[in-house]
Amino acid sequence: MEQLQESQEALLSRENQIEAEGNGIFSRYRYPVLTAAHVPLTWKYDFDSESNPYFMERIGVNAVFNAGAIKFGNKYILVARVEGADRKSFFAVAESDNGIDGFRFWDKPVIFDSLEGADTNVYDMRLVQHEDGWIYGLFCTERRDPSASEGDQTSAFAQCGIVRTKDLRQWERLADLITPSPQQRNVVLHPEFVDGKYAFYTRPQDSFIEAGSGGGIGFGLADNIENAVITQEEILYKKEYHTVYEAKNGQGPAPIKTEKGWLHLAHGVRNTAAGLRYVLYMFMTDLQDLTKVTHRPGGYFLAPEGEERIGDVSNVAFCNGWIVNPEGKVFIYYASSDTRMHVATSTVGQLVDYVMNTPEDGLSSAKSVGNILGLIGRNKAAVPHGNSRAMSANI
Ligand code: M1P
Repeated sequence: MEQLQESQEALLSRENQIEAEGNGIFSRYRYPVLTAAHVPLTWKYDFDSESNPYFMERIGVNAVFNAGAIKFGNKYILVARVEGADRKSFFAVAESDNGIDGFRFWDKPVIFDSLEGADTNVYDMRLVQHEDGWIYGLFCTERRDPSASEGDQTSAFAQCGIVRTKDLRQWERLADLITPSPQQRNVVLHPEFVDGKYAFYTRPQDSFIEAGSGGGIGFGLADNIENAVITQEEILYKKEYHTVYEAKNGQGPAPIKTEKGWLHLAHGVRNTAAGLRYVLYMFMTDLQDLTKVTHRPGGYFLAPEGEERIGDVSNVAFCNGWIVNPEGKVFIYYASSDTRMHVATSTVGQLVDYVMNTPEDGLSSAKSVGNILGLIGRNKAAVPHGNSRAMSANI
């Protein structure tokens, strides 16, 4: 027991290191911020030598990923998806003083009421401090498809569950969101009222895996949150052929409000010979009209790299939590391959610049080459600060 505690303490107190090489848009860090090995030993071991004479692990934890995030007081909080060896996911709060290392789980997982017949599995919570004063957690609640035949034990049915809290310890379960779509995943609450209503980013889908005719990231309004019903869902960011989000996409965390517009982080999925590939991309919407996309930088913002590419569901980057601190530093908490949590840091200024000045996807190879030629042309004309002679010589 002491050996286990010692080696876990070494992991929990390990300092993270910023990676020197980057693209100038964000920085990665050397170590994941949360893994299955961060889970408290008391959740896994029976420390009683009489009931556990071989000192064996009793309850296995498979992975820790897809965490919602929020700054609460002076703590950086993640509400992670913890997946047991039995495949069931649940939520658990971990906190850190600086947002890049030292994350420690609280003593117990999050507890809230189940709804009748729902919740075989729950996952991917998006946390939002809403202007109504509550912190909301929207998550996916999954159960067996009630219309599946007896022989089909794999078809699932997904909807959006809603909980709220003031202190991250007591959670009140509200009714599941009702929308016109057969299934929902990746639903996110907007932090502000829109015309006095609660505003939601949705991801309508025909079936559990396929977004199908769902079209893309949707948007809808509900009169109240206790029994939230969206009657009209419009697509604000659609899937598109030969992009990084051609198969499906989904809103990440709630958007960040900036002077230029709402900054969005989303995931895009495409199919490959090696299976689905999930990457993160960004866009911006209008401050007044939330359904108007004003900027669409082409391509991915962050894709799984190196060891991030390997895990239970390989080739996946997924993000449902980010935090902006008072200095404008942005902490992007992303999971790799449905296995572990990482952080990348940037600033609001850099992300706004990225979103506004990265060329759009022109939707053809020729347009992509055109973007590069435009950049080369502008670089020829540019007088670089401080190093003009060296630069002109290179050109
Ligand atoms: O396995 C990758 C991701 O697949 C789902 O996301 P989406 O609904 O966009 O396909 C989710 O199950 C998510 O948790 C998972 O990380």
